[in-house]
Amino acid sequence: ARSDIDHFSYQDTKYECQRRTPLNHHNKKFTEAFEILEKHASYIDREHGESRALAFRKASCALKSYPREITRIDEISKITHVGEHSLRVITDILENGYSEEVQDIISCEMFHVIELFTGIYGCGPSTAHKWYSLGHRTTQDIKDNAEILNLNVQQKYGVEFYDDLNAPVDMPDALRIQRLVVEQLDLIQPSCSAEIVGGFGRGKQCGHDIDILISHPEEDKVEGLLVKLVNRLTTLGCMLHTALSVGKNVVRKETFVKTKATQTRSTMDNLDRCFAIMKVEKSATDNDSCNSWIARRVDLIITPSSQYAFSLLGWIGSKQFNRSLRLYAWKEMKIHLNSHGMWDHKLTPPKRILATDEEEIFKALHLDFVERKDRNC
Ligand code: DGT
Ligand code: MG
Repeated sequence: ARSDIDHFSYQDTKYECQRRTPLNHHNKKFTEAFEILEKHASYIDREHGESRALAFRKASCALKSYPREITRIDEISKITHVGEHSLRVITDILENGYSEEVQDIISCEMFHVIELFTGIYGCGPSTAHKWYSLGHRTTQDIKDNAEILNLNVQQKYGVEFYDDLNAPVDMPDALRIQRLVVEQLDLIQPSCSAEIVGGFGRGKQCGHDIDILISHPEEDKVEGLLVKLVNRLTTLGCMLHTALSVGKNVVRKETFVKTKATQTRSTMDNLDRCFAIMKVEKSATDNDSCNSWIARRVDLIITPSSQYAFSLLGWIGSKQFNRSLRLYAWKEMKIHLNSHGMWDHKLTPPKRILATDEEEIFKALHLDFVERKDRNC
């Protein structure tokens, strides 16, 4: 089986972090179908949804890595992670040009409403289901029933700025926010770095938000930085909504818990961060509305220099790349990896492994380095 696959120079690996997954690949007609099936599984199938969604995502990741367009089913029938169900979908698309299963999902009202509601900032699939079961079908319904539905603060902003927050963010927007952040950081604490991470860091030209990772060459200089930065941006009138967390605690201004490099098992890290909705000036070409600004989701994350490489790797993503990397590290190397650091659990007590850049992390994990543009799984 492996020799067929090697013939096409596809690396059939157990973990996505062991192969390259470029942004532009050859099998969009299949991966787009898988994305719908993945969403459908996680939205609708409450019992087995998670595992089914993961199966479609892993099949999709395999096709994204495949170095040419798939034209025959036997080419990929032996690829790890392309299971029976996925093969059936690919066969349908190859034979008929479409998958009936996917068509059925697309024509299902409930799917569209859940998709619409989960597009509201602060609304996950279970809230979306609740709203659907109460008979709501549009964002206007949610807005009109904000009181009865007891919307939390995120959801209120989510509905109010629904159109803005669902319009793709482009690179000029990201650069504008980065410039603003750098200007303010220079006034608070000179020599800080502020790097655009997330999808833009992997070469995407647009995304759903702007992720900015902030650090300083001196370890202690980032302490207290987030609150000062957010206060300045608030004073400038750039912040529509902010949710701050320092360490594990969601805080109001000025309450601090020092961020230590912790071996948290949760997928969330304990870095100081601010999930914000910011006002971004519109570019000269956006003259289609009376507002001179547009609301954008921005994540500001602060990391001390000793944790920088790990935070960078974690926040560049993609989510699936990180998942596979962390799983690989633990299962194959007994190394616990997160956005704060890595710890070798083959030793007792576990020993911290330091790294100053991403290359060193891959090296410690005995993995070939995967460039950021190839982490788009
Ligand atoms: P986008 O924004 O739709 O273009 O796509 P991404 O890849 O920028 O996704 P996003 O913004 O949700 O997250 C950026 C990366 O940061 C993602 O690959 C995973 C990571 N990330 C997001 N939230 C958390 C978190 O709470 N903890 C940790 N450790 N990582 C996170
Ligand atoms: Mg992002």
